[in-house]
Amino acid sequence: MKKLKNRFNKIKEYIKNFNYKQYISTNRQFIAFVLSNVINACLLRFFTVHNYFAIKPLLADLAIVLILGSFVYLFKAKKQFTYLMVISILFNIICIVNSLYYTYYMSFASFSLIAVSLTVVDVGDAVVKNVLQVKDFLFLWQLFFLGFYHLHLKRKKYIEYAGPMENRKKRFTGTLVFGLIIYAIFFMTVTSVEFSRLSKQWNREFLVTKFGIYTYQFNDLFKSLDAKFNTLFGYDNAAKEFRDYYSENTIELKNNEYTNIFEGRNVLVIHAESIQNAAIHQEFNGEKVTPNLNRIKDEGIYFSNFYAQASSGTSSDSEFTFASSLFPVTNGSVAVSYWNREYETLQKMLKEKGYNTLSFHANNGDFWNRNNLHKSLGYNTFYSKSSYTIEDENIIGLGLSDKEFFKQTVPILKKEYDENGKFMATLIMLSNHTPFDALDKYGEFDVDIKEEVDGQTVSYPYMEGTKLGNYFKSAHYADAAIGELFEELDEAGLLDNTVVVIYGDHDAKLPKNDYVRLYNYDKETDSILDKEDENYRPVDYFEYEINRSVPFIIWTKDRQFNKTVDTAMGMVDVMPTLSNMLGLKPTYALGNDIMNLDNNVVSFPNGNWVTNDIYYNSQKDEYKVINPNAIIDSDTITKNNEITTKKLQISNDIILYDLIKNETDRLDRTEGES
Ligand code: GP9
Ligand code: MN
Repeated sequence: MKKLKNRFNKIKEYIKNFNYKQYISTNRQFIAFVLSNVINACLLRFFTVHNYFAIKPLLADLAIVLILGSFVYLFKAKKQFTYLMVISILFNIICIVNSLYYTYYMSFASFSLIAVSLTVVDVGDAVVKNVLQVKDFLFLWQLFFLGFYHLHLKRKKYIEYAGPMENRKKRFTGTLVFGLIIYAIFFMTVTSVEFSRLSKQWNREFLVTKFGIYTYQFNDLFKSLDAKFNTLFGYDNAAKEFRDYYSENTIELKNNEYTNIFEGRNVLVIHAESIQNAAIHQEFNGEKVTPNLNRIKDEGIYFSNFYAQASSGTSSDSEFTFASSLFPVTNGSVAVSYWNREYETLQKMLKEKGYNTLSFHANNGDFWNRNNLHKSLGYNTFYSKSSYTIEDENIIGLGLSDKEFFKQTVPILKKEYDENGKFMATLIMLSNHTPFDALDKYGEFDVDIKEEVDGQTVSYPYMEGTKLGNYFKSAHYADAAIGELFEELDEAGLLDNTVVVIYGDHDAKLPKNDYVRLYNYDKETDSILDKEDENYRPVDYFEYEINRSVPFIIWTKDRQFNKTVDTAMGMVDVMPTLSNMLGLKPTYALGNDIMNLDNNVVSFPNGNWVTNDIYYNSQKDEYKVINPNAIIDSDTITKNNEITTKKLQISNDIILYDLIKNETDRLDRTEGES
């Protein structure tokens, strides 16, 4: 502690006695380098995300320029200009490429997308005409400026700070530390959401807005290299494991009463953002939170014990797992880093059967790299933000409201159906997205407790003002949108020959304490029951995790299934289950046709798993019994742990090493040779 204090005092002393005038007069070239590159970074934000003078990205840009620039002091005076020029050229390339890229893609360049970006070169003429603009080259002023300034200083016989190596090292350290301190100050202002988005890289516009262009680009470089390094070694071993696994575990394609029941029908998938079963089961003052979903689930097949199995790729992980029956990748997300692999997907299998495959999402098509991911999953066409009319009054949270999204989607779908025949279409909802604070847009839904006392209505606040309460209001809105969608589809005649599939894409990450309030509210005292109270219901780790379950529903207009399937099920089981119903035969699905099973192991990307009987926490090696009649022995735990580890590993290897493609190619080659 004392040491730290001494050091702090020393720094304070140093700053106090620092001779700024002398510093400026001996570092003119360096200062010009720093300022001009920071101005370029602001210019780029001005041309793209328009937040050119925000303090946070400015600090981050400044820190990066200082840190990279500091190394100039390790060079002798003659070489210093060359170094500053090289770094400036690098920064210029970053700015110019991103400026061009933004005009074309409305997003920022990524090393992981270099191959796709280069396809722009094929349409060279169009690029010259439509993409290249004078503004993209304005950044070059910086290089001319630095060059001329250098000549000017040279003419004046000005010598940039050089001196003996010992002194230069000191200046290098001083500048580097200064850069790092600025970066540290910047990072202190970064919120947890911003941090998480930096690591996931799914919304690149957001990253440049908050972190500046240089931090974005270097972070992107490291992430892209990480994905490349991951696959440099270990191919042979992974391929062997893959072959062994599939020779022993061919997916069981048993016929059952659901086999082929939907063959040839349209498939309409609703990706219901953050809808949890908790919303489906909840009501306030006799009003259901999700009356439409409740009706749809009662008429269709409701899988009541269903989990999304998403990881850090959230929405995109669910889209991927739904399509491929593989698990999310352990590191990063398939959407951002491993979209360019060959996967066996529901969409591709349906396409082979003559389906027109379509996806719809009224948000930026670049989010979660869907522009590329959706092609890779096998969609013919992706209708994104640019296909929709977005008026300010129709915006909720991240973008176009679900009601308006559906309203505009149905005519497009109808046209596609009339022109191209049967379809498989996925509609990705958006409004019910955290932070659930667009309360003025959701419409009336009270989450208080109302009671009639002596002919008067008395209200107790209950969940009003809590995040969970707001979530219920938002979910109520999303449910109403689904209700309207069904009406619009029906009017357009699109329900008659269609099977509708609805899934909640992941849980809403709601605070545990809000559930405690939901279960333990005492209206008399307007507070939470005491933990000692006999009616107190605790919410432990397991209960919270089990509560993250989401709905999965299969519905058709003509058939009243009125069926609930209680078997534990995960998103990986969707593709094999639907495949059987649609007459498809997948080979690499890691999930099961749930209609063939009474019990099932639902593995999570973090190694946890759940069955009908227990939920297992792999980090703590602890479990909670769900079914009191079940016999749980250590063999069950060991066996289910093995299943989980194996499936996660095979899935990860398929993704990393592109095993479906590479091993099928290899088989084709061997067959060709024999
Ligand atoms: C982004 C939207 C939300 O377009 O799908 O994604 P999420 O944050 O849920 O992963
Ligand atoms: Mn989502």
